Amino acid sequence: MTSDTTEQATTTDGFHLVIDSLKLNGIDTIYALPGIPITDFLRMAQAEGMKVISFRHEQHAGNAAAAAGFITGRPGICFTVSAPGFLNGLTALANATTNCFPMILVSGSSEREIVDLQQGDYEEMDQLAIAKPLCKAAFRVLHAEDIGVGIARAIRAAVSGRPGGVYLDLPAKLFAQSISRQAGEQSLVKVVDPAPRQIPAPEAVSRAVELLKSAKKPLVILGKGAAYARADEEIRTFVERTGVPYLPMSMAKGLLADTHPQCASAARSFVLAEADVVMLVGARLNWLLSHGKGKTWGAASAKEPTKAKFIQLDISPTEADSNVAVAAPVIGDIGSCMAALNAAIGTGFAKPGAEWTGAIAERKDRNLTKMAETLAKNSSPMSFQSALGIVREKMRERPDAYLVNEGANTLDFARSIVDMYEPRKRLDVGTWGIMGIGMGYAVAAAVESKGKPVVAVCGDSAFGFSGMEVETICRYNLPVCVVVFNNNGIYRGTDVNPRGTEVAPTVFVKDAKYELLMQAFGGHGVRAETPQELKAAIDEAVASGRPTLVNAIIDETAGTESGRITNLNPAAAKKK
Ligand code: ADP
Ligand code: TPW
Ligand code: MG
Repeated sequence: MTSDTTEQATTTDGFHLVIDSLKLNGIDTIYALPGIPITDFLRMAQAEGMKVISFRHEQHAGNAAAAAGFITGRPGICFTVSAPGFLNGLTALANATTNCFPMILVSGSSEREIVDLQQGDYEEMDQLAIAKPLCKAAFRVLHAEDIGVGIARAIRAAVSGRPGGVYLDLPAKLFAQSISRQAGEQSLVKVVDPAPRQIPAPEAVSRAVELLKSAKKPLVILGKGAAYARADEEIRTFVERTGVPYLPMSMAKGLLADTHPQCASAARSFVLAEADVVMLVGARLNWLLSHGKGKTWGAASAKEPTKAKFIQLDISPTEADSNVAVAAPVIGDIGSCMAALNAAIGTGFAKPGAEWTGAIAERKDRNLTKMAETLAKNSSPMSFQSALGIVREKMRERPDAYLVNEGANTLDFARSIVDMYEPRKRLDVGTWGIMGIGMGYAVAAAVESKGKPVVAVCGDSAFGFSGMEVETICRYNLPVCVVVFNNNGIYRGTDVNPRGTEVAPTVFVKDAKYELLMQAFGGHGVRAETPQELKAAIDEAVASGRPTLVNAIIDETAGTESGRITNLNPAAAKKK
């Protein structure tokens, strides 16, 4: 043995301790973008058998990690370089935290001594301080023997309680630090029970059951926390035993199939305005639910709270009363809360009366018949509805496929038109309504599901935020079919600048050939002007598993400003 190899046999280094810690905790995939100081780390991780998915921009690597967290329930891992790479990843970290998705953003950083004295290091930035307010927890490791603990703390912080984003700062020097192999092995930490069950208090459960029993018009609202909790069977049992109608929030669609007889999505405005007891399951009463106030909830004015009483199942004890009073908070993980509720209601629960369920059924029928007529219209250029009718059919045929969805009108129409049948298969713009999650989420869905088909339905504007990642999709040959809803712009393609100089801020180059982007990297690019052409293209893409981009030509006059949230524009408030 040469002295070099002897040293290798008896020592380990920061690079390998990071890899070993991740592997020991069952983490086998890294989403990343290389550069100093993490290039060698990524090479070594790959050499040690980890899957390393390398992106073209850190935001998309970060979004992929966040989606991986939601899909698997384990923290998704993203590695970035210092300062600019870190900042590019930060949006994804903050978005993951906002959405309650577990992810860890690991960023290499410059030399502490130089950063702290502001002496101008390569990519100098005090990253830990910047990350802290934007995530659930932030840690820095300075010594190789602390890597095991650092990663254990990051994992626990990401997945326990309310999940979220965690920042882990690894200065460049750490990677090259050597310690004895034995000390290294002893320093690793295998996290036991990273997301422990949290059992609700029995009195909270009985309070909730009593309130539910008193209801004439009960409603369950399932949120993405319920989808994340993987309590699918407990939730189904509860819903079916109680007979209470339910509304899924967008990323909870498919937790029970959208075609379930108790699904009230097609009578959404009716049930929200009418319900007297509402049980929130892993859903916050934020803007997406009009803060529990106003006309949506049957109240007379915008600021007036609903008369409905709330039961709220959530792991975060501070969530109740965030917007309106919650009469029966049930704090715990949704699996444990649902199991306790199921035990408490037994099998003899009196189902809601026909007056309530019948009124819902009637409205559902009416709205679904109307929708079927619009979907069947065969227009060219396509309407949002005629194009989405095709996507709807595909998801019915392939309930195992993932649907990624972003845009304004493209999002709003797809959310109500495209039924989901399986839990955690719909990934969208989430709590912020953020654009740019498309390709990152699509990559994660394909990678984490080990090759299930992914259909990414993106507005042309939304797609632009992450469009370069089609190269990543082609490079890893992922079964992703991107459908760009091309209406020549943000919301519509018809805005004009009244001064007639340069174009209006919301419009793009007319008739852009998005399909050529995919062709540039060896994928399949198709233009679809009719529902038939769109169907043929999606069918082929899903059957072949080949990276595909369909440029779906949508009527540029069809969309509305901001989709269904026009009222949030300041000018709309001024008119009120
Ligand atoms: P949606 O946007 O679908 O309405 P939100 O993201 O607003 O959903 O709400 C998700 C809620 O779910 C958060 O308040 C979060 O604390 C909660 N949550 C997440 N995971 C769990 C879990 N395992 N058990 C209980 N609550 C959870
Ligand atoms: C990170 C603001 C909301 S929706 C949207 C923007 C720019 C694009 C809508 O156009 P698109 O959809 O995608 O073509 P369609 O079908 O209505 O034409 N920056 C970020 N996030 C958000 N939400 C915006 C800007 C926005
Ligand atoms: Mg558009």
